[in-house]
Amino acid sequence: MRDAAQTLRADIDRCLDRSLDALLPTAPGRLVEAMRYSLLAPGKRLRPMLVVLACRAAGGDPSAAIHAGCAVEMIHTYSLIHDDLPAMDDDDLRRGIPTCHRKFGEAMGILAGDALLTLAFETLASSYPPKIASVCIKELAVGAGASGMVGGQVLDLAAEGRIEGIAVPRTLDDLEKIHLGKTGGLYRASLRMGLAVARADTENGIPESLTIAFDRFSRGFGLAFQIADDLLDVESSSELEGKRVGKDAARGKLTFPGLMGIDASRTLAANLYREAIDSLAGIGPLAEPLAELARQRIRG
Ligand code: GRG
Repeated sequence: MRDAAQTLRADIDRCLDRSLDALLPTAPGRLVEAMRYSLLAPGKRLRPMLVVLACRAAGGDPSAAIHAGCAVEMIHTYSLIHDDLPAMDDDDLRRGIPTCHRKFGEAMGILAGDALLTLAFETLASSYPPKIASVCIKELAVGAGASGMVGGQVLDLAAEGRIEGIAVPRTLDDLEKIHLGKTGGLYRASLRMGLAVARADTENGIPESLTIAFDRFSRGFGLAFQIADDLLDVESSSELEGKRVGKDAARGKLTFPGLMGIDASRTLAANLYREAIDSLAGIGPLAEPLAELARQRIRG
């Protein structure tokens, strides 16, 4: 029997598929093919699940949050496509299949990423009433932009000595800052969009207490997720991960295991997941599926 997470993932994929179909009458078919190739490749759909579960935790209708979930998955996929390009990480494998630019060529890789980035905002603008749409658009733009994911990526490249004019990040505090932007930006936006879908259009608006709890959750969850990803790069295989591993050490990248060792990194990740779960304590049973998602990550 299918579990709830599998059903939710299938609902998300159906919604992503439909968003791409809607482009077909007006967009070049080959562009939509490249977008579909990467967007529907077998990823975990973790960010859309967080949007939906956050909406539920905030007392909203989870099915209403699927479009916001699709929007963050579009941004996430664009970031993966661009991160794999020769000018960034220059990778051949992603989600178990050749990277977008390997399959469709570099120019199409850049453009498929660009088109997914813009489709995310079109999806939000056309799926929600103005109040909800405007909050979601702002949260996603902040999370994905210069103060979030793109800013974090710049600092990450600076740590590899690949960006001029920025002091090279070296410390644990620097690393935390990189990942609060690069990975954490989209997690924070996911939780805040789920909250907006549930509450932005209600009489009392978005309660500050839930914003604080969800920000704490996404901080802990995002950092723990990144530490776990650093550990996979050291400990796992390409076959299992569907992407190149072992590349961080080869590049002299700033990572948690590199700075504090494998055992301390593992302990820190588990503690951060626990902090994320604790931040939901005051919300009650509606937040249980969100807490369970973090618990599953501790179990691995
Ligand atoms: C190039 C604009 C631009 C940004 C790049 C987020 C990012 C910045 C690059 C993506 C590559 C990367 C290693 C990001 C760190 C976060 C991470 C581990 C992403 C992979 O997320 P998963 O594991 O992937 O959720 P799936 O495929 O399951 O969706």
